[in-house]
Amino acid sequence: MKKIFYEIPEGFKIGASSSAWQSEGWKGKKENQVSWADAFYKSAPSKWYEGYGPTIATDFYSRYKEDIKLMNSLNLQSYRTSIDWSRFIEDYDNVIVSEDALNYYNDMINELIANNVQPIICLEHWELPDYLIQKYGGWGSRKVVDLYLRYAEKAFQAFSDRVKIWFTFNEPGVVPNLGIAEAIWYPHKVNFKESVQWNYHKVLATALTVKLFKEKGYNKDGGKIGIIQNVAQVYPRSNSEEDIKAAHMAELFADKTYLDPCIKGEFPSLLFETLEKHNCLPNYTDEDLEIIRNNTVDILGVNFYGPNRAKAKATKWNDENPFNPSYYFDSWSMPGATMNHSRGWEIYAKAFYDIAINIKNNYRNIEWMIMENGMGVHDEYKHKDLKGQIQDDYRIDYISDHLRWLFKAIKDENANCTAYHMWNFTDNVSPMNAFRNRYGFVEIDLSNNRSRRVKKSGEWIKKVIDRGGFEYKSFEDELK
Ligand code: BGP
Repeated sequence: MKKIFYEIPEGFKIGASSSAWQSEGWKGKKENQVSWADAFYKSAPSKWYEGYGPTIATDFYSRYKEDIKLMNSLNLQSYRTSIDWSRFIEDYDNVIVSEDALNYYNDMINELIANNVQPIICLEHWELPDYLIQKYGGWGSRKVVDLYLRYAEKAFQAFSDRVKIWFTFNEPGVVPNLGIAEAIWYPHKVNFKESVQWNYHKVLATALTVKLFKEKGYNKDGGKIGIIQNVAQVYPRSNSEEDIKAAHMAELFADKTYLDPCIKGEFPSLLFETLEKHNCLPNYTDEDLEIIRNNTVDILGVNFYGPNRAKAKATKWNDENPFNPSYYFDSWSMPGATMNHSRGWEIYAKAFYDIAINIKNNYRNIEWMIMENGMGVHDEYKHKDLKGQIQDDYRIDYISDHLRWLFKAIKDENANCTAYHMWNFTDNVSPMNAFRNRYGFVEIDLSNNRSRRVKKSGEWIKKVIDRGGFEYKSFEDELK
């Protein structure tokens, strides 16, 4: 097989991503400081794989200095994490900042900078204080939008002198969809209309935060603000009109709900027409729509693990079921697809190229960054060599394949993608899967006091950044 050298485009950065709740642990939090994720875990710890959850997570709160040194030793150029809203604020109604949390985040950010790792901060990676869910109904309430805005301003005041890239939300639709519409996640509701209100308020909160960020001058010295979307990248099963329409509807609910208003300033009219037809329109005002129109984001974060595929519905929707977007499409698994069996997700690296084309053609070629991509592997310890290091060649292959498609899009299509962040720096907990699937460049050994050990992929990425590229099979070879 012919291998060629793929050069990292000029100015393109490589880093890693995590979130506060999936790494920090509860140390330093007061009893009332409970996030959505914490409340989810507390509601049923036994449903989380082997009982692990956010309680200790990776213990990043105590070990960030060690971890950040390691990031530096692997040459990583940026690290995206979140501020845990439920930790940073200690009185949610009066928006009072916790001194302890302020000191912790200050130190952590300073440590990143001292180690040449650029801090990138997301304001909400599902760390909405549970108090605000109990008292106001979470993102269903306009009051929570106001409280979020005040929290965001406190965060900008504290850190924007050093943090230049901000995101309002990570994967904003996931908790509304899984927690409010489908009862799979906390708070286990089945109310699609309410989930629409959650999504709508997160779009509005993004626009209001962009407005505040600019009006108060937090964008000076190159400050940028955006949103991170788990881009669904939906492919139709076939070219038939029905399959294409099904894929289009899946994309409408998954991606366009956020990408259109946040980047283009407008909800798609088809979305509002469809929601109206099903009696699920959110409460909104013309004034809100004006704010959304005038305050679009500077930058888009893209999380992507694998594509979605859709086909026309095989059976008619039963109207006795509560409405859900799958009224319009069925999911489809493509026979012969390459799969990550641990996660049940398809691996399809060319999707990076297709995402780039979509952003270029439909979203004004806005600056974007890959904020999450990676491969979660179950029982990864089985891949250890005799010296005990995880030989994750599959992960090296996964990253190489994705990066070469991305680099091709940057080179051939002028894609405006400026960075790649691997999920995650270390292994970490995720909702219910806990530590089941391992994602990091660095192993967390749960049997040995959560000790850290760099995997083969960690050593590989260090060399990639050092040499300015990597070797991988050529496209030509594949087309033969
Ligand atoms: C994304 C989330 C991350 C992370 C990742 C991997 O949706 O933004 O928080 O958890 O998915 O998913 P999982 O850990 O469930 O395999």
